[in-house]
Amino acid sequence: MAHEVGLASSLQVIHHETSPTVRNEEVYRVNPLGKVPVLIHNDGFALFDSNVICEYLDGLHERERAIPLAGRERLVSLRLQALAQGLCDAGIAMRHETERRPEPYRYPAMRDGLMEKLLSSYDFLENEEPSIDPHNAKADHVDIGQIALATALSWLEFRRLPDFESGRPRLAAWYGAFTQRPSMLATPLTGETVD
Ligand SMILES: N[C@@H](CCC(=O)N[C@@H](CS)C(=O)NCC(=O)O)C(=O)O
Repeated sequence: MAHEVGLASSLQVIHHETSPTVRNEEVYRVNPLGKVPVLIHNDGFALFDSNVICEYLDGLHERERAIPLAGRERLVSLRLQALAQGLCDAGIAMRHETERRPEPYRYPAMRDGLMEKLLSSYDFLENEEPSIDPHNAKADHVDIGQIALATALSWLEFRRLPDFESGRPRLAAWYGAFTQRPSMLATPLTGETVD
């Protein structure tokens, strides 16, 4: 988001590993939920979560708004942002049921239910989501829904969660085009989860 609206050079990125089972004191000092991302102002004021941070950043630049201010356009953007959030939530929870939780505590029915959420969201994106068009991914301006979705999908791919591209040509073409954007090339994912 910061790259897309021209604000990346105003931010310093500090990487942190987080897990609900390993308390990261530095993160807890600024977010009582112990989660990243957190945006910390120069005066120490801390803002979370990513939806709120993006809302804040969108008020700081002079380009076209990433979060449309009104109308159906706004609802389409926010709905896609919510879907991206849901994909990450389901993906994180699924990783607990497949690799993060010690094996005796894993619950296969939960894993399957979470997988269902991912697959049904992928199908919705392929068949019903209006923003999924490779022309949109190459346009000068992209909205928060597309930014959030590309970020979520790149994380799902990075963590080897169920594939979303095979059998979904429209989504694959959009994602392939979006990942070539300078914003995505500048922000590759790194890090290992330690629980
Ligand atoms: N909805 C939140 C999700 C944040 C989130 O889940 N962050 C993960 C890493 S990507 C985290 O810090 N998890 C640590 C934990 O659950 O304790 C947002 O968009 O900021």
